[in-house]
Amino acid sequence: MTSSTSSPQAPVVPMKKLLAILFAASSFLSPVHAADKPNVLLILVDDLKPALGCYGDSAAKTPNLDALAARGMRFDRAYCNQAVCAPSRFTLMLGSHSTSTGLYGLGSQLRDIVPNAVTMPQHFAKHGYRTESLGKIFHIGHGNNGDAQSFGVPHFADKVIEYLDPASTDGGKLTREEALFTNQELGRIKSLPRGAAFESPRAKDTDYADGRVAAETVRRLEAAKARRDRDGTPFFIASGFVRPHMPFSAPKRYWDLHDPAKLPMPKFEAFPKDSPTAAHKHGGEITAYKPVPVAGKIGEQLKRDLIHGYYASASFVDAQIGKVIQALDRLELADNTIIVLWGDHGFHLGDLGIWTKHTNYEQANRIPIFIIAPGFTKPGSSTMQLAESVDIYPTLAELAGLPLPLGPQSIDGVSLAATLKDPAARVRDHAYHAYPKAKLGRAIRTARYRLVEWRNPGEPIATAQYELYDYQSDPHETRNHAADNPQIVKRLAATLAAYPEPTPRSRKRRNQKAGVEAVSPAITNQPLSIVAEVNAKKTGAPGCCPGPGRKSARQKKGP
Ligand SMILES: [Ca+2]
Repeated sequence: MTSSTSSPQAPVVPMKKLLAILFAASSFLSPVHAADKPNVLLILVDDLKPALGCYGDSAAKTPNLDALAARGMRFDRAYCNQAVCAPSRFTLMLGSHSTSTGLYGLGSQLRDIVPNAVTMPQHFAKHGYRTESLGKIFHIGHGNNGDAQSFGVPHFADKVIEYLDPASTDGGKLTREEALFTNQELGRIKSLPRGAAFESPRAKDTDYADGRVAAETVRRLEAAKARRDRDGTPFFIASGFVRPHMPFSAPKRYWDLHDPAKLPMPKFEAFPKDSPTAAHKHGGEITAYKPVPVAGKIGEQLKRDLIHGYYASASFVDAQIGKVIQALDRLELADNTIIVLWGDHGFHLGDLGIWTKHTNYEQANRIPIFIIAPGFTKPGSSTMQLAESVDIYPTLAELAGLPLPLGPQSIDGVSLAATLKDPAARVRDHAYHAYPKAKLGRAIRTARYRLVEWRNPGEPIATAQYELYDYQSDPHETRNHAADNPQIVKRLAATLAAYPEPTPRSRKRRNQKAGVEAVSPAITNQPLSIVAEVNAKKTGAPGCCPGPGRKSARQKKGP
């Protein structure tokens, strides 16, 4: 698919005035020439929770992200719609909840399930944008190969799981997570060795994927600037960074920014009292890495090392994003470019005794979102209004003066433009998210409470199990308050009941004989071949969430 480069003869408006003109228009829906549209830079960060200086985390060393947030509006109560890489990215790109589409799994195939979906970049391409993607945008791995239809030029792919130190990989062997994230050996993952949970070599930034993706994003911005000056074509560039996703592989100097003795350690390390076992998470992704014990407790020193790795990785990705923003300024694109920063979900760092994500709890679901719309957002602003990943698609459409998205997929997001204008303006009174375990957990997060209902689609409401958390009286979710507060449960359950009955988890399996091949560009002069050997039936590695073709025993419990 190629995006058009329309309106070469459109009148050229001085850049600094473009957004002001757009936003001053009484209706954002009025037709605007492509040459008059703002650019979009969408920055995706894998597994980034709001452990950032700008969110008040005193342990974080994230000066570039703090400065970026200060350019526009920081959302202090933003939530992902499902705390897993692949589905979360689908919710962002489709504007649809996973419970609307059925895209719940790492291996869920977008075009198998919603063949004619119009993704956010496709919507922008239809309106004259050149759309590009770099790094981790759609999830690649676990049988997925991204979505070539979404972007106008071939995706710039790079690694997610990456090691430089041979000791991290038993001397250079293919490790489990490397295989999963490059669609190799999917039928025999458990026979592969575990890779290291972290490494801290003396290395250049560009020795790792995030450094290369930043450098390539800068090159793309330079080309986009020249193109815009030449023919007025606006750009939509999605740039995806992979740290602080595990493994915490980052150059040593980013580790050295942090004193491990001063990092925040988990305070409450048990499942919430009186919570249903359906909600609990044992082991999972963290156990795919050595030296994490496959079963049993993680020792205090290892906990501290893992937390150190998370903060070091966040500092590393912060520096890479800083280079991109610096280039945007140097190219004088900042006045005419809307920037969104989005973390795909949160992260447990030992709180509740849980590591990584894949839960319906606060730490796995709260995300950072910044939106910088020059001439529209006020620098240094923040809001306590609730926001969801699905809101970004309609928000960006409105800010760019495009028609609001209409699907064909369910558009579950609402535009946050009113909140961007006025931090007190409420566009939603709750955020919604879901996570499927043995049962499907759907959650309502209000300013004060979270209700989680555990029930599979089609099962009677009477069989549902509930969790209620009160973040005013119990911010660390130490206890399930549902039994003590039947009226609050009833009220929030009624809010949940107003949503359509969720789409069941798909039992559709890919053709197991099908091989899918994606050709990636040469990366630092080394070709990176990503080959899918889709054999979902046999796939069964730690680090994955339930999804089509996996956890079939669990799926049998569903209708
Ligand atoms: Ca992720």
